Amino acid sequence: MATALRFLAADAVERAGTGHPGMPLGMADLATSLFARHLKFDASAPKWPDRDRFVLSNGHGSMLLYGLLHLTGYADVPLEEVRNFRKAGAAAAGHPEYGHLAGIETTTGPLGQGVATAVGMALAERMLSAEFGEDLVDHRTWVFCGDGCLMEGVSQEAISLAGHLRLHKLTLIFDDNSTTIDGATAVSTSDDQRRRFEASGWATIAVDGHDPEAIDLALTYARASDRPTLIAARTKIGFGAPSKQGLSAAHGSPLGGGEIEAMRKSLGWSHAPFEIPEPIATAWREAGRRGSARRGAWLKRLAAVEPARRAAFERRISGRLDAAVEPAVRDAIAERVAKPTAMPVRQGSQIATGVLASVMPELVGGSADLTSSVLSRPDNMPLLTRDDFGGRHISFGVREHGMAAALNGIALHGGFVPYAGTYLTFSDYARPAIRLAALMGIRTIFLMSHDSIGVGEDGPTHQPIEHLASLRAIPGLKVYRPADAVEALECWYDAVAGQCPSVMVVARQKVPQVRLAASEVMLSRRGAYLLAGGTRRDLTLLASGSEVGLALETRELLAKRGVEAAVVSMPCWEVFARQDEAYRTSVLGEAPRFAIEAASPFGWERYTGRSDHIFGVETFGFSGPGPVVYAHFGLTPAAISERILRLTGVALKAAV
Ligand SMILES: Cc1ncc(C[n+]2csc(CCOP(=O)(O)OP(=O)(O)O)c2C)c(N)n1
Repeated sequence: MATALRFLAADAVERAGTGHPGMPLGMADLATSLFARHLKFDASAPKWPDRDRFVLSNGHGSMLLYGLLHLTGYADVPLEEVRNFRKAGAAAAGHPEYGHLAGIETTTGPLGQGVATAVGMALAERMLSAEFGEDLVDHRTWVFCGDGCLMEGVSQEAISLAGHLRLHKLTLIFDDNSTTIDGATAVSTSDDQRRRFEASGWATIAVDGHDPEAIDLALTYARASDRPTLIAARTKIGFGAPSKQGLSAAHGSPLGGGEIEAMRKSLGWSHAPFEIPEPIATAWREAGRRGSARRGAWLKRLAAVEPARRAAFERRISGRLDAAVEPAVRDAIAERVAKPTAMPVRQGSQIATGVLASVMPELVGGSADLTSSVLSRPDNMPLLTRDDFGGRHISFGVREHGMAAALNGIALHGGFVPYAGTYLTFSDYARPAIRLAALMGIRTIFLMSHDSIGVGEDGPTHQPIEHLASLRAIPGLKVYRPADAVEALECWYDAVAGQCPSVMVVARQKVPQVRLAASEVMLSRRGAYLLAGGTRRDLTLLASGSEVGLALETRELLAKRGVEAAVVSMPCWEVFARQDEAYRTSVLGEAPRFAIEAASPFGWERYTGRSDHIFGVETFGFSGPGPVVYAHFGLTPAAISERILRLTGVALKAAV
């Protein structure tokens, strides 16, 4: 069976003329033992909620996964799919992409990311099990990874967190082949991987990765472990390719026709490319059906669950929001509008998560050791600990990257809507996972506070400048920057009601409430809206977040000089871009536009049309009281209105 898998991978890479044969050849024995004997899955029901999760963190070995899915009988992976490997538009893409094939649990390719995402999946299993019981939720998470994944820093954050939480149903199978692209790993690392994992509280075992019986024992050992387990499997990259095995030459290019023929001889495989002899094909399909009886029993148990509880479980798995969520948010908005209060936007965000948590048991929060700064935890969200997975706020520790990847894993697992926070400036530490969330189109919410030079005394290390622009540049990511508690409620609702990832950017400092009137629609859900303006519009001020209040004050000063300025609040560019043209035009207006945002001006030209119409911050900030830093950069109503009057003097005089 393993040899069939090897040839499927090697021949597909050969046919594509591109790809990575070394890892599939090296890990075929491990994959075969796992899929044929240990992994709980049913190929006919790839989304069965209680299946084991399998993550191929060393995603360059994608052909191994496609081969496994094909051989075990996943309906969406016929042989044709394998033959199309790496062709334009093929589901069997260069690296495994979530959403392409039902058996791909997460997108992998950026090394280390799969390991950290899997920690989130294993954690989600524990949380969902704590809530609904082992009868419904009792599965494992298995990860394949290579030297590359373990060299990446994010793996350390993930390993450390998993060890701390004692995620005992998590098993990492390490392709210990001492080879990367540059050659032997000895050129760049001397780590003792087992001792490294043991230091973080993992169980470890070493095994010959080409000995099926030994592998079987190791997998059995992992299943009985009371801690997460590392299986360090000694393998040869490119196993079976006579002149390339054990060498980095096998890593990332087709073996070549001659080498594959020699491999056919050395492994005793006489079949043509893509031809799987019947007994072996049958054995693989049987492996794919192995879990069907367990799934049947699970379905029976589910059917026996009391109806309300069953409906709750099914809703959670479906990802639908309960009907009570929207009214709860609307009530909270009405309450804020009735009692306008100046407060930090982060506090408005905390109000929003509290309201959501009261009607969304699926909402899980967390922070990277900044709970009381980011205000990530509302009162009604109990802490999760390794002794109580019923908690709903996760202490991720100072591990932003691991946290962001784990959030993705929680979202991918299903049953939860996860968010967690840090400072916006440290979104850089989480960026690779944010990008993957966007690529996958999953509902992960990254909460980022301390969102500008308004941070003040902590200085330029903590004052984000380019972050908003760079996050807005990520396709498929909604970047919200609410101006007050009302907008925070609307933006949070939009984030949980959507199906794509979001970054919720909130100011640390106190701001006035800008939304004082009740409104039928949640205005922030249109991305931008006219907040203030009369029938005459000499110019339009566009602003987001804490600068919306600044824009309103500027409007007043301009009015004293006879200039009528409209103020448009723009909490989310991405949402605004999706509105119909008539709406967008009506909001933006025909008058000259000016943008105010305490951040890099990069990108605002698309709305202002001119770079000198943007009031932003072009350099790093500096340490000092927030208002002083704002004033230094000309971000005061007086400075802004004066500059606007100077810039538009002629045109405005004519208008006046
Ligand atoms: C974050 C990241 N950096 C670099 C790469 C490029 N890359 C792909 S595979 C690889 C070497 C990985 O070595 P290993 O995990 O040992 O894989 P093996 O050679 O054993 O298949 C590198 C550097 C990547 N995919 N992701």
